[in-house]
Amino acid sequence: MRPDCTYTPNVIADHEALLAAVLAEVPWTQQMASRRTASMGLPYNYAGARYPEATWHPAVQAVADQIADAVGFQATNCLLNDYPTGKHSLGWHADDVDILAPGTGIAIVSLGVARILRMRTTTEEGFVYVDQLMEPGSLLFMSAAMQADWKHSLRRAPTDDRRISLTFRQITHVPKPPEDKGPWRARPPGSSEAG
Ligand SMILES: O=C(O)CCC(=O)C(=O)O
Repeated sequence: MRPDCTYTPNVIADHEALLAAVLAEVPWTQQMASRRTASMGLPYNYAGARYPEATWHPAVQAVADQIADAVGFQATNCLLNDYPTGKHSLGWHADDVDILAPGTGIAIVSLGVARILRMRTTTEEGFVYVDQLMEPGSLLFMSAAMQADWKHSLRRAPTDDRRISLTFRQITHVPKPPEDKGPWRARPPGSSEAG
């Protein structure tokens, strides 16, 4: 039993220079507790975080262009994750695929120290795990279909070194920001607008 994803090492030749550039030049935010994140391209709202439309960093745009043929889509958004040490991790989750162009998926380019992306699905016998070592300069393509049956997480690791991931999506449907989701949430009678 394998998740529907494809791992390709050595895709980004100058991955060390790319890491230095995005670390120094990207406007990172601390919206997530476990790591810094940044977004470029179309707006992206996920897990309570809000990322407005933002200009592409030219080096990240170049990566999106470089991988477009291999992954089968031209990204309209890149969400970047910064894990300064092995203590910084990412819990079990599946990605939101409703926002993606049909037939596309999620492409992850890894920079910095190699870390394990652990994937897990549920069977009648219990969990089945698949580990993928995410080496610097590599590309992992995860299909949208995979997200229905598999969750993934970034494991803690015994390292003081940094990893940055670039996650590319062709977003066609911009999700509403969290606070805009509520017209159907009935307010108790007499409660104020702010509520
Ligand atoms: O950092 C990674 O490789 C995983 C990123 C991820 O799963 C996500 O942004 O949803």
